[in-house]
Amino acid sequence: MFQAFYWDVPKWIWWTNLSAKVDELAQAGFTMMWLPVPYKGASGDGSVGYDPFDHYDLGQYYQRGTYRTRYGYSYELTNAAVPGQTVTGLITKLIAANIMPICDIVLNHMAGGSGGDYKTYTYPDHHKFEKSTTDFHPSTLGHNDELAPYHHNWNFGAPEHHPLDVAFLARNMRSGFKQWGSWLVTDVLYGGFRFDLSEGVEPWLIWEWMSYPAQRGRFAFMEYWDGADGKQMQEWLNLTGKRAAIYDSNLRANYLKPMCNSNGAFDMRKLAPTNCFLGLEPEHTVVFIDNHDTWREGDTNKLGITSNKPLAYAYAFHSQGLPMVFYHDYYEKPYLSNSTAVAFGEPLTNKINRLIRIRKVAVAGNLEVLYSDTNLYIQLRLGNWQKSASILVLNDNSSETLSHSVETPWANTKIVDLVSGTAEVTTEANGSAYLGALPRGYRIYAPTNILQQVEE
Ligand SMILES: [Ca+2]
Ligand SMILES: [Ca+2]
Repeated sequence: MFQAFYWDVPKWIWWTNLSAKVDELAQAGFTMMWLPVPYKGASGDGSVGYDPFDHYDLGQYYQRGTYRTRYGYSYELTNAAVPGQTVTGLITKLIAANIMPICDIVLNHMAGGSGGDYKTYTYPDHHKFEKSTTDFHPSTLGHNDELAPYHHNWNFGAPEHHPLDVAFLARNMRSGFKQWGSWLVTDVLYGGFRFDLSEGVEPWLIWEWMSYPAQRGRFAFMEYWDGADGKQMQEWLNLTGKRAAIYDSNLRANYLKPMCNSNGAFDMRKLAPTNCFLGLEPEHTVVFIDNHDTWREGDTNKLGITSNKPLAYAYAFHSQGLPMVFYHDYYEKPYLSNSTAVAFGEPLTNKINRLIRIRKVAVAGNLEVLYSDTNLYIQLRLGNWQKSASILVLNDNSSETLSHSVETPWANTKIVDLVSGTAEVTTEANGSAYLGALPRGYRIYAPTNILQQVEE
């Protein structure tokens, strides 16, 4: 999956920028694209999108001082919103290229309402899904309005532009959101969804929303920040009826980030996917390295991973979860300086493209940790009827090439690092081989004939 934006992308050109990249992203092998929030926000054409004002305004109505959103006009995104439109919109291009367009769904709150309590939303141009005071908290409909989970005090009593918490038991909201989701699928042609701030939404609402006919059975994933061991995320997954995956914030914060940033000091034994959501629910895990919330230019509180991201990407692409690639890592400078949060470094395009190729031919099936110590981590993916087995080697040592003997599934076989196309090793009759990687480096081993498939 490709996360097709970062915080504060350049204004008004983003849909056209992405449209120009669809073919090369499809060629690279991406099959899903998480797009930024497409509907009109309270802060108009500067809004990143997390202050939703009108769910049906994709940049075709003059509201909040603008037709277009931060990302462009509706006709640049979708052919559906403007009847008779002849420009090929981004979503049409994505579908033609077999990339699933994923809509960012903000349910928890809205902003920009009018009236004394800022809770009145009227849309003179279309009148769809208008809202009033009873659609927000505090509500008389019998739900706890003040306490987490689902509600956050910082959402209350806020003035214009500050988000106000949605009351999902209000009939207008409960049915209105589901019908809107249906419109996103059947008219705008989105194929999947990402739920913003899911911990602020009643889990039954997500379950119900994903069970509505147009949304049912589609791919979705949730934002859910859990710094502990993944069990809270697993509980959330179950509460939402397993209708949506979760991106693993714990794995990233406690394992991948310290591995990349600590220049060897990280204990690589921790990478065994046991104490995180990925280990508990691999089929419902999205593995991410950085995103718009962890990485922001000019914000020293959001420096993201500041060195050696390819180590984390190698782990993600060899994992049982779904790897996600961050736009800035792929197309621009992946790192932020510690003191000023200025971006630097070369784009990781080629490194990531190689990992995508490797995953497509040689990463599948069950996972087994073959060896680990404080600096070296070696895991096997067993493959399936379609894909070869492969072995990932991660070396955390900052100066030494490290290797160790492991039991491979191959006897008397020449195997090679699919990443570099070199470092050939011949396994013993019992399958054992010494496998290693360069300092702060990664290799992915498979039989030499698999290399040809990677390079096809
Ligand atoms: Ca809420
Ligand atoms: Ca180490």
